[in-house]
Amino acid sequence: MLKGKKVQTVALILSMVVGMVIAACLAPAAAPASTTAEEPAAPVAQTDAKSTLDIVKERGKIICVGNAVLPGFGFLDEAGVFTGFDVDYCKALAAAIFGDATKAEIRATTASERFTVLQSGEADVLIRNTTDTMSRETDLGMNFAPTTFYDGQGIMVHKDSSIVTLQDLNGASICVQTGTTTELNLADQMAAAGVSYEPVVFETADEVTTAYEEGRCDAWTTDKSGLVSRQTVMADPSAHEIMNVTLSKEPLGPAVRHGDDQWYDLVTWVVYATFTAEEMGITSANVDTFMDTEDPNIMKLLGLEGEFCSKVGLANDCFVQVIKQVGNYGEIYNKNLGPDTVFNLPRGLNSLYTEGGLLYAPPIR
Ligand SMILES: N[C@@H](CCC(=O)N[C@@H](CS)C(=O)NCC(=O)O)C(=O)O
Repeated sequence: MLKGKKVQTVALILSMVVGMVIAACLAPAAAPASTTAEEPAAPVAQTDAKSTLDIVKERGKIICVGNAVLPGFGFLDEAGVFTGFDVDYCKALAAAIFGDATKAEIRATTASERFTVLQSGEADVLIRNTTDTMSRETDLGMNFAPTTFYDGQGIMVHKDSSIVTLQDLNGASICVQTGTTTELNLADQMAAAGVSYEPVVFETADEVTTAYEEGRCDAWTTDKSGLVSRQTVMADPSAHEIMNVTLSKEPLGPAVRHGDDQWYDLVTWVVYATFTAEEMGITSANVDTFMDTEDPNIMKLLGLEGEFCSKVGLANDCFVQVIKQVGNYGEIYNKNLGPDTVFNLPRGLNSLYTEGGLLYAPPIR
């Protein structure tokens, strides 16, 4: 009897221990602490049962996080109109989704606000001179679509200074914007070069450039595209020069929230369609002349063979609308940044792979 009780007690203790072990194994792991200095908030999971595409279609327009103060990329003019390379990619998505490039709204943010606005669902996609990095994909819960602009970080100095090399910046004050890769790269590269400097940090691009122009900093650092862009709106652009150094890789492109693969595919393939159209010589002006083509690759791009746009929930001529209403990559680039603009940025790495650049779209098949 006593023996039987002992066995029962041991069995009870054992089952409690096993239960505790199972409970411990099933308990969710604590969220890992973030490792980057720039992110504002934890990513918000897509809890709404509706897909991003459904939400956008119901709303009747796409909302893109954008920039209002970066001429050539994202700029709000006095008439209240947004223009620029990134703005055109937002319009390209509207053209693909609605067959109407005007159904695009830009929600302008500073560098540090941009991720929260995407994460919170206030916008559908982030297209704002934003660098694809590992921690932005992992910690911030974003997926980057293909890079639309390969850039690198540069430094601007006053022309009348004698600063030429990184070493010349020893003891210098350097203006930099918070919430950017710029701030982090600067610290890394200067430490690696053994150059000490004083960072002067601001929240907005206007504050940074004003401080630099007023001589409160010896230098100003950001993406080279940003330097070229903002130089055009400086009081005396000719009083400044961009140093011949590149501190980092800055692949800029659109980003979407984790958790909606169809939306990610849609954004990705609209970008690829602009590369492919340029590769095939198809422009906004001549796209209609290809409607009787017998080239199977062109037929797929233009929705004349296969069901490709419909795989991402769109009308099968979605890429035709992008090309017709916004243009191929080369057209978008030239219109905003090319030789006929004040920026006159050489294509460089942003050329097609067939021209020695990095733009290479996988096949539509
Ligand atoms: N590509 C970098 C830098 C992007 C960035 O925000 N650049 C600044 C400097 S030009 C900018 O656009 N500022 C505009 C603003 O915040 O008002 C990143 O993704 O962190």
